[in-house]
Amino acid sequence: MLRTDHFIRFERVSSVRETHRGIEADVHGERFRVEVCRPDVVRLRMSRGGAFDDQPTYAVCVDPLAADVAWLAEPGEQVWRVVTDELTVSVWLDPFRVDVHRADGSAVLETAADEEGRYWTYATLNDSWTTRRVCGPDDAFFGLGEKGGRLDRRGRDFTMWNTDVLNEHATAEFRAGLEQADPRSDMSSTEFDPYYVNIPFLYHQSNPSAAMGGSFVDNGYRGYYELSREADFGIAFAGGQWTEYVFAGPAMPSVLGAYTWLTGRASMPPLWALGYHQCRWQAYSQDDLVALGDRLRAEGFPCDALWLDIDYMDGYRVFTWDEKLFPDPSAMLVRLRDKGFKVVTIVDPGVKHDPGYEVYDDGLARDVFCRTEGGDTYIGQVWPGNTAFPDFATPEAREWWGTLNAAHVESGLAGIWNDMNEPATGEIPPGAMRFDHGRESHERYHNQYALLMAMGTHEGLNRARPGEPTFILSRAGFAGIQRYAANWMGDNQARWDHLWLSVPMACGFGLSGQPFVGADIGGFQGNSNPELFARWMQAGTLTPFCRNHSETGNIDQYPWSFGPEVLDIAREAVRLRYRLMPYIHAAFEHAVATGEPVQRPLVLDHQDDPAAVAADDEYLFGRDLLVAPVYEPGVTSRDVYLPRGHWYDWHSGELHEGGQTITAAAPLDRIPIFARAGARIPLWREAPASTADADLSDVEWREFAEVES
Ligand code: MIG
Repeated sequence: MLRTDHFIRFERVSSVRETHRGIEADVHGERFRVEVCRPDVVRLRMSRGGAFDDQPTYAVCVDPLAADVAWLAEPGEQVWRVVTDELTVSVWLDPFRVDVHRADGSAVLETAADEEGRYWTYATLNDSWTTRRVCGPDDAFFGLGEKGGRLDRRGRDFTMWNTDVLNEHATAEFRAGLEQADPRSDMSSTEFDPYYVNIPFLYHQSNPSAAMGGSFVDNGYRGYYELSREADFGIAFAGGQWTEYVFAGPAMPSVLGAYTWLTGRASMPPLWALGYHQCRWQAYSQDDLVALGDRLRAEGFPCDALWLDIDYMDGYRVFTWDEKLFPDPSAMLVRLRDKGFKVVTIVDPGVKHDPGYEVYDDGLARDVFCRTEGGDTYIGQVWPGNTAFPDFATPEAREWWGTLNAAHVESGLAGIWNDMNEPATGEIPPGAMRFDHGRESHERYHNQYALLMAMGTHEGLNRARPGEPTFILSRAGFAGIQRYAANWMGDNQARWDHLWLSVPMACGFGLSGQPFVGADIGGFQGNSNPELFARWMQAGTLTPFCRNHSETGNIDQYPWSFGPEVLDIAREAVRLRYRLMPYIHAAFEHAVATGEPVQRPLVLDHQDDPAAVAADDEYLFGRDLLVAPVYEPGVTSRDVYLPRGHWYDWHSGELHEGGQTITAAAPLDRIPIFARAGARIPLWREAPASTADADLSDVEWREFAEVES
């Protein structure tokens, strides 16, 4: 964590005035503002050098002060207040202290003091800053994006710095910058931190009241959330300003709704993207890929998309094809299209440093690569060796990249897969990579790199195919990534604990505004095994993004690679997903409309039920199906907590009362699933080979009768 011992605390307000949107206080030569965005959303911000950073990141996509909101300022000798229908912000003058309460008096945010009674409202040193808030012994925390470990973040500290978790250089360099060693520094821990995507959006649940408040700090610099402390918690950033949005809640969905109002919601993905995806890091030829498609069809295995990893390129040069392996990509794509397959290719940001290679030459000529402080083109290390990096902080670079992507998909590709966009720079540290023609620091843009890359790609694909939904899969990301891309959870391992890890991780992602997520089914690194693969297929087919992927050099991990019994189990699992497609589609429509996740942790609908709040080995898929995967080898049953209401066993039809833990049968060919009493689930009558010719409106309904309680 960031050491804050020498930080200079702001302890006295010298004057306060009303503004057109709230109040402004003079404090230690800086200006502190409280601004009303909505009745349930206020913004707190502190100037630096007297000036406000009006666009700290690209996360916020609305004008937060555009709406007409009723509010009033209450001046006072000791404290000034800003009051809306839902929130009251109190600013004490001496000592300087900020609290936010709901209209009923309950706390959303209370500044913490140390033993001497000195408040940690705001303290700063050399561009770093921190603040500390009060929390109770039973309080819980959620959010922060893609994080390992349990869904409730309480009891741990987190760093916000997009990291390629398998790159020892990235993690070693990162660790070296820390003043305290972190035990979670290797992937053998399910609490490894940080991952590829970091989202500074935190829910704070006050207990026993169970009320949920939220905070989004609009800052892309390296950040720290210190949630391991007893009576308070800390938020710190290594640079940038304190720009924070505070959300009233107290219902978790309303916090999420407000956060996604601010940072945007996913748009509706193309239907095929909701199907099963077959991927593998493997040097396929075009004939191999067609043969793979044929095999899937011959096995009666539904599938919508085949993926090409880095080996399809000519020497890892982006936007090229290896002509030996792919003499005629367009013809291959037509053959696959006729069988109902889409194709997605990987596109990394690193452009090979290779004078004579068109993309490199063009990027140099247009001055769209990142530069160092001295003006050199920044060079990092990725698959092609030395590479330049597009300066996505500039609109010219985003447009250039979008146009390259548009031309790349012209041949008939359906989507783009963005990897290494943390950005990962191999053995060469990223710090010298600066933005906006060398003018802006790496630290300001590092966490935003993938967001800006996806923005450029999305806009390019939109220009190429106006009106068609785009599909981009991204590894890294920041607040707002949901507007442009889905996320997969990167390089997981073929281990049982990583199967579990994928559940709270996906749920935490969903609570952080990103509904379109999935883990590599079967596990990416290391060899999978028959039982693990079967269990992972059963669970992975009931997650938003459903892709089997594994590393080069592993044993095969195709549906048929583990023998006929596992193939049957995997086929049943994928067929269930395809039968559920109208339901899954509706769950995405709900996500698009509300910002709520498709893979829903129980806490979202049951924040006042402590057993549901704690449950992170099961989840709701859509709003009506409860899924309880099996995470252990050799077991044939598991405990499942059923929240309030009544639940039908999907397989047997047996009715259970909620509010209790039951033991569910889980022989190898069955994943426990329960349907909410009162649900009507639309299904396709049969699982099609792909979504290509299927009709979303031609459904049958499975009804689960409401039970009077
Ligand atoms: O350094 O493109 O997470 O999905 O197969 C490894 C090769 C680079 C990392 C991605 C993984 C992908 C692999 N990539």
